[in-house]
Amino acid sequence: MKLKDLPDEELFTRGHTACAGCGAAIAVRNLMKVLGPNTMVVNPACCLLIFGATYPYLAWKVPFHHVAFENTAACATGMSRAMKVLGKDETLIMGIAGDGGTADIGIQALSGAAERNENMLYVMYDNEAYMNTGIQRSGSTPFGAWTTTTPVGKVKAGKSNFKKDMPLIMMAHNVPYVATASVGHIQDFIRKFEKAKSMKGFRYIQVFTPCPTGWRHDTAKTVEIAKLAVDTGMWTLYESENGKVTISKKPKMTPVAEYLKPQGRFRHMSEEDVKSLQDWVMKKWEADEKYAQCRQ
Ligand SMILES: Cc1ncc(C[n+]2csc(CCOP(=O)(O)OP(=O)(O)O)c2C)c(N)n1
Ligand SMILES: [Mg+2]
Repeated sequence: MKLKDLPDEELFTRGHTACAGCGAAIAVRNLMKVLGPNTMVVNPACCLLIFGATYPYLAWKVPFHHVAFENTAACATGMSRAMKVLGKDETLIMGIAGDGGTADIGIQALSGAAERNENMLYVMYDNEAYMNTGIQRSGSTPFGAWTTTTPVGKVKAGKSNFKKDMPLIMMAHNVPYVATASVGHIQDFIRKFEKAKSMKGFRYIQVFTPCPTGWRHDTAKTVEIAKLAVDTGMWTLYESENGKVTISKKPKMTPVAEYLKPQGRFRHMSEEDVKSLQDWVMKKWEADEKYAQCRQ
């Protein structure tokens, strides 16, 4: 489906309270247009919960269930099995959580559901920190980034570990579908959500969603920054369909400094730190490309 052919009807609609330029809000608005009304949503504590379901308002036009931080995939499992018993397994169960709720605190429920090949779509929107509670680092925060728990001090400046490779962890579960997507590449995003919708079993999509508030960038630059992440190799777009891995877009290998420059969270980084990140990006891309070649 082309972007212009997406239905006009909004299933994640006006009245939500996301910050200006919120990448997660762009992702959810568009993915709901692709998934359609026969969808049930399971969502733990995160920005999306707060801005999409601010009591007494609800921006969702489909059944929406708030669950505990740790157990999105476990609750989605129960709902998916219950719908099967009711003969309604055409209803898509979507678990959607942030990077903190997925890569760190929800990973045990997620891993179990993936390994059992539960019939659901799990979406991690990756804003690379625990944003809702005031910008704390997560396993998905990139190297060098300032957060309130990786402060800029004399000894250490920003996060000293590299980003956890969640899509690779999910591919290791041998599930039917794993994809990375970005709000900077909406056509590719639509295609991946359409594909996930058409499949059965466990499907995982990780969407790159810049956060102007936590990343300290201009609210008008969300899409531009998402595109720069792909161009520099900071975010690789690919998909794994029944074990076959395809790179969706080759990075231009624009110097990573171009991606860092517009974001205040990287402002303090030394030349040496930028070089460490650049080296990591080169190695990551090499590994992603080789992995795709091996998984043909
Ligand atoms: C068990 C538990 N621990 C901590 C919290 C507090 N908490 C609520 S949302 C949140 C951050 C969520 O981060 P993430 O999953 O990345 O989503 P984001 O806010 O970035 O959208 C935290 C720590 C909680 N609700 N439950
Ligand atoms: Mg987050």
